[in-house]
Amino acid sequence: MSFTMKRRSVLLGSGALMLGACTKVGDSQAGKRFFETVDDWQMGLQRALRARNALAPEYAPEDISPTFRGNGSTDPQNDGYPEHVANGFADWRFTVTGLVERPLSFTLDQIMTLPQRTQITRHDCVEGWSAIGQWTGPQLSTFLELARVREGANYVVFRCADDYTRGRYYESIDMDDAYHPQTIIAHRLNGEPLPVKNGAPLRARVERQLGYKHAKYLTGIELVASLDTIGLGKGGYWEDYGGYQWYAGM
Ligand SMILES: Nc1nc2c(c(=O)[nH]1)N[C@H]1C(S)=C(S)[C@@H](COP(=O)(O)O)O[C@H]1N2
Ligand SMILES: [Mo]
Repeated sequence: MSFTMKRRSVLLGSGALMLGACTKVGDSQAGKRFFETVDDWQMGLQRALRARNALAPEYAPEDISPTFRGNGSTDPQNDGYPEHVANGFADWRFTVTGLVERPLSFTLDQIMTLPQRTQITRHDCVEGWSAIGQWTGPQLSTFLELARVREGANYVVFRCADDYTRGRYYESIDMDDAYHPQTIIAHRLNGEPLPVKNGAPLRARVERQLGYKHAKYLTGIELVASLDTIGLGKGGYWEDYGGYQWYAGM
């Protein structure tokens, strides 16, 4: 396991101990509330331990992994995605909708004209692998400023093009992570256009959180007040179907 994963276990230590003492707790409603409380508590603790705008570690070019594996969806076959691959994503659109004053729709060319950020970071998947890659794209905050976020927006929902095994993939983050300088809409990996297996043509990088938060095959973002009515209401595909925590901070 990676350094970060170990650190995460240390942070979770006292929660894990309590778990050992009452193994059945997960089955009951009270158990569910208990886990949600641990989730909130962990989020509060991690945010207290580091400044609101603390950056995830960035690495040197020589640290870049020779291959960046693909995980989850790696070659979507639904809803015209293969046709987009075939024509080089010329008709791809990235939309900004929901609680904004100006809903927007971008072509990839327009996205290239926005200010860009490049960062070399480490991706940690809960399945127990990590990879270091260099990502380039506009900061998510640039889109939020252009669309002018309305009062009452509490989350950014990432909308994806791929149907995974149980349904459409999606993810969400709060406004703290949405405005974080390292949260970008990446279109390049290691200086090349994003490969299909890694989410072409656009994927989110949310560098202070685990791999499943980094939504691939982005068709847009939606600003919402609440996550309750999206998917099964837990804020993401793996939160809905896999019991993963919504806040996956490291
Ligand atoms: N749209 C979409 N985004 C996704 C997934 C997916 O299946 N579909 N898998 C997630 C998981 S679990 C991980 S670890 C990373 C994998 O990114 P990679 O394929 O570039 O390694 O993407 C995340 N984002
Ligand atoms: Mo993952």
